[in-house]
Amino acid sequence: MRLHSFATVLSFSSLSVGLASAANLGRSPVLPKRKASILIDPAAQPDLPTIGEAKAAASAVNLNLTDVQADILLGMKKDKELFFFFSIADAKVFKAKLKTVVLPLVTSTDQILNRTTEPDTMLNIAFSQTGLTALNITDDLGDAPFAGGQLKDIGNLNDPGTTNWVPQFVGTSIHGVILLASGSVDNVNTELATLKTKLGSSIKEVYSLEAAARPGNQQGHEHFGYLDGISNPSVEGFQPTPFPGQAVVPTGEILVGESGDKVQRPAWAKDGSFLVFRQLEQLVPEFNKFLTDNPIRAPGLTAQQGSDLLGARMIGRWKSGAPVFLSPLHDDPVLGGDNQRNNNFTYVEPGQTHTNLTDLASESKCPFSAHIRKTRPRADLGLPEGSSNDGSIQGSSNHHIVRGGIPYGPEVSSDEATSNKTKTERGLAFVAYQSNIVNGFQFLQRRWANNAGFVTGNTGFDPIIGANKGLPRNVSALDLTNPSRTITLTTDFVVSRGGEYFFSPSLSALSKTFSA
Ligand code: N7H
Repeated sequence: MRLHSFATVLSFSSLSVGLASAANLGRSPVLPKRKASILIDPAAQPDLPTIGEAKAAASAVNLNLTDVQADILLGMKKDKELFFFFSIADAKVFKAKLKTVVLPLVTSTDQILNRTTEPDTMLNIAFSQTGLTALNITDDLGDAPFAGGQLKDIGNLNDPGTTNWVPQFVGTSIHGVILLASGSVDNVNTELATLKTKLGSSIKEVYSLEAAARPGNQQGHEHFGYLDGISNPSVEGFQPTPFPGQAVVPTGEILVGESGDKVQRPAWAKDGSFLVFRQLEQLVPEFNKFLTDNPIRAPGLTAQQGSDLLGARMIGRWKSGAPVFLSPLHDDPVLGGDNQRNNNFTYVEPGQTHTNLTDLASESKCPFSAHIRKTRPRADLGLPEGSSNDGSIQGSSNHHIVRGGIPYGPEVSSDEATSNKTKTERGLAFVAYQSNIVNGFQFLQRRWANNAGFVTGNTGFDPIIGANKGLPRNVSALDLTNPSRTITLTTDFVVSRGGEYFFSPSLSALSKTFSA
């Protein structure tokens, strides 16, 4: 698979000249919004904290961000990224090289937040259960899906078997993944080449996937065209002030061994996180055809507007990122681009604390089945999230993940657009971090997205990621002119190509437990 050509990134040296002259003039330098960074930073996504803010937040909960791998709390801000899946061929040599070759390159959270310490290429590393075993690390990490591997979890995820899986994900031979991210593919490839030479025959490449933020004004948007990475939780110890509407989660919901993680684990696992990787193919021409063929025929809307409305109600947001709950009939790009407003809603009107799940009117602005409502039901479980859950609804508020994925594959070609058929694979390299896979990714996929009875009665499947083992999926209330109408989807627009569960250890664990 080939990647697009990239814009040249402003070099740090040219930026520092600018800062120096501002300082000489006696003015405080105005820092651009991470212009020189290897990361993307769409205005609509929540900003990363500054290093100062993050350090203050971390010290308040006694967290050492120097010890946490960078990708865990970063979100969907990578520009070019390569996922390099490997097996360990010689554990003894690998352990030695991990310390001398890999560890010095591993990027920490504080490093990525500071433009003066940000590397040209960010590197993170994580291991599967079979990887731990290969390294003779026998402690039980206390997470059943991780211990069994993703293949064994396939029944819980409702994938239709492994027919669509990338063959290398079928089995348990992947011992680890190296994540390389930068502003240029050349940087990524150079870093990988150096690493491969130095690691020599201690590892074997099993599979790799190149990914990149989409070009031009689609930067930050996933392949269906919708802005992504808006609603990640605000993690205590990282972000001092949440953006309006962000879920605030205890550090231990994402980082193992921190406050909020209730599972007994080995001491060395502290400040690591479970990384769920899924290669999710997106059938974009087929999705677009479905929207064209099924416009919502609301009064005053053209067919095109009706199709756009259907897509927006399937996701819960318009392409700009504007939530349908706040802008129910038309996209509102100004709202979508405003990170102070675009996540500030609960699915109930101000003053109400719980959605009336038996009233069809509760879905007039946004269906219960919409992707973002399924995966974060907000007031549907009571406000603050889940706290007034009476037990009649599965789940409570401890089901948050930090999504760190990135699109892969080329733009839709004109041939694909006119034939309404995917000819080259594209999709989302889905990455989620959490301290507990059963409560995190697996819960969202299995108990919510795939569960036609969640959030209530005949809500139906999440039309984007809900899986029914390849069988048709019913979805309710997409049509706001007739909310009791059920639409049956006969195509899965998102196809699982499989993946693996990993553990991304702290830097000190990499140094002490994983190295020799
Ligand atoms: Fe989703 N999409 O384009 O439709 N997702 N997602 N996701 N997703 C979100 O709010 C998408 C997937 C979540 O806090 C947005 O940041 C696609 C999986 C969660 O309100 C968009 C794929 C899982 C949220 C997409 C995919 C989730 C979320 C809106 C696969 C978990 C935040 C942007 C190809 C099992 C909900 C935003 C909240 C948002 C899309 C996968 C979960 C546009 C295409 C597998 C928790």
